[in-house]
Amino acid sequence: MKKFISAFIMLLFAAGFAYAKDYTITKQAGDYMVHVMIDKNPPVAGENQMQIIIQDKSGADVTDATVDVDYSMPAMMGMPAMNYKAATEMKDKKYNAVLKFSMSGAWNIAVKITRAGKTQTVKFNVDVS
Ligand SMILES: [Cu+2]
Repeated sequence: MKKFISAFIMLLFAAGFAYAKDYTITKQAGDYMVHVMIDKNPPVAGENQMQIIIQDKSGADVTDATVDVDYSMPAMMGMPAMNYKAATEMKDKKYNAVLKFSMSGAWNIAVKITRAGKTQTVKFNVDVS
C-alpha cells in the first residue's frame, strides 16, 4: 500500500510538471472550440510561441480559417498604449504565431478567426513576467 501511495504521489508530481509546462486556455467562440497554448508559463517579455487549435461543433479540426492574433497593453503612466499583430502559419493542423511582448505586465490577447466571411474573436489576458 505504501508503495502504491508513493507511486501515486510521484504521478501527481509528474502530472503537475506537465501541466505547468505550457500556458493553455480553452474558450468557445461562436461554433468553434478554441485551444490556445503558449510555450512559456507564464509568458515572458520577448519571444513566445503560440499554437492555436480550432475545432468545429463535431470536434473536427478547422484548418481553412485565417487566424490573426492581436495583442496589446493599455496606456500606463508615461507610456502610450502598445498594439501588435501577429499572423499565423498552419502546421500540423495548428495555427502557429510568434508573440513578442515588449515588456512584462498584463497584456490583452485577441485571437481573430475569419472563415467564410465571418470573424469570431477569442479574448483573454496574460500576465507576462
Ligand atoms: Cu506597459
